[in-house]
Amino acid sequence: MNRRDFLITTSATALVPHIVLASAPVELVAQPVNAQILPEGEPATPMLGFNGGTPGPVLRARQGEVLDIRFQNQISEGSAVHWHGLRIDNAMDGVPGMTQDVVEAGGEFEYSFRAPDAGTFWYHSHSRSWEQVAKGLYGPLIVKELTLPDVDHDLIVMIDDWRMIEDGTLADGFENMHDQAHQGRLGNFARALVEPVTQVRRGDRARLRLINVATDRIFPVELEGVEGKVVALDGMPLVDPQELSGLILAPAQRADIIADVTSAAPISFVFPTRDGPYLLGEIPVEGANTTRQPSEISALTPNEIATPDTDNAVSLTLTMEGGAMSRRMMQGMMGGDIWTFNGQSGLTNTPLHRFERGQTARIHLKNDTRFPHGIHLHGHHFFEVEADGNLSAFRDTTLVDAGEARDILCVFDNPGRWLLHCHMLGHQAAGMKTWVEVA
Ligand SMILES: [Cu+2]
Repeated sequence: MNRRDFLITTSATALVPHIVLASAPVELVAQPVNAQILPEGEPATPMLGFNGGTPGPVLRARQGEVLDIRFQNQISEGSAVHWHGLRIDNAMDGVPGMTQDVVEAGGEFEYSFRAPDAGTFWYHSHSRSWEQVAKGLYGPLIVKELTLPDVDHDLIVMIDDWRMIEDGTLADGFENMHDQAHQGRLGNFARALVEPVTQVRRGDRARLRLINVATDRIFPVELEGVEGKVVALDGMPLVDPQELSGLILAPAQRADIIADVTSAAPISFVFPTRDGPYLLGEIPVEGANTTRQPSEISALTPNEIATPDTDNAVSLTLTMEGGAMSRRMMQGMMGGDIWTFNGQSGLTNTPLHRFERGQTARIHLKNDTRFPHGIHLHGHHFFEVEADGNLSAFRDTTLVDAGEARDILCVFDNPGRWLLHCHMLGHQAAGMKTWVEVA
């Protein structure tokens, strides 16, 4: 990426959140909105959003609570809402053609589900997602632990990029085949959207909930002005909190950070690029907290996780092929079907595999392409298996670099039909998807 591609660098602009109380029926209305993506003074951008804005309202629940959400589609085409990372009933998963009918323009759909896990999640359109998410149909979904960690601030930081034209509109061409065959639709302007905050002081301890909501861009993120640990990935607490350095968020991935404000300078979210650091956003720091005692950053309360049966695990391989510079492209076998899993582009009538409920599978994700892919499984989390066989993070989306491979271990204990796809949404659009069934 060339730094010149970015129109303007800017500090974080507070977005206006619409706080919705949990346990009450929530109206979530998809509709055209105007959003101030470019800095104040620049033109607003016609986009799509929920309840008047993009990102949509922060949905909050306590762990175990039921969310009742009446989705109303007031955009000019079909849509549906996927609750990313929530291990909920299949019928509520929000995938048109698989778990529900598309919600036509003017229609509505009642979502109702219990939030089983505490953590940082998000919701987004799963209908023509490469376009509807790029246009702004997403928002945060936060499930609070029953025992909250001791922090002075709990902040959502959504990281996105947009492909902007100078007049403030989004560039067209959401199905551009060149983009789809490469890294997807990368923006020329990126920003960290931070909730409005009460005054952050030096010496405060903050929980930062980072969510990469970009359709296709992988964000390495460096934080300045704080010292702390990553305590959760994709909503799931880490047994051993990790160092902050080297944090990388693929599209749809989340990281919860607990960190102490160590400087009077703003907390900065920096995207290191080949051409130097790019400032995504800042949180101002004012004053000092002189009463907080230094303490270790400890692990969050774990969510309930089924123990994988490694001895009897089913072994599967998912080979990613296609894209620019692949044999498939050179042979001209494209149409819109640029990417494949195991030689198959797009969904078939039969699933990749049918699991008995509770069965453990070890899936070898093999990336035989020139591009990284972020593979997302619906309805479940899975362990990333390290090279030495140890299980590491328990995630819903895993990044597999070009030419690399990774095993994941998953207990398929949630019945239904579940998508397994690349969350680079341009790749998904061009065929990089399959599904599994749990009986
Ligand atoms: Cu991909």
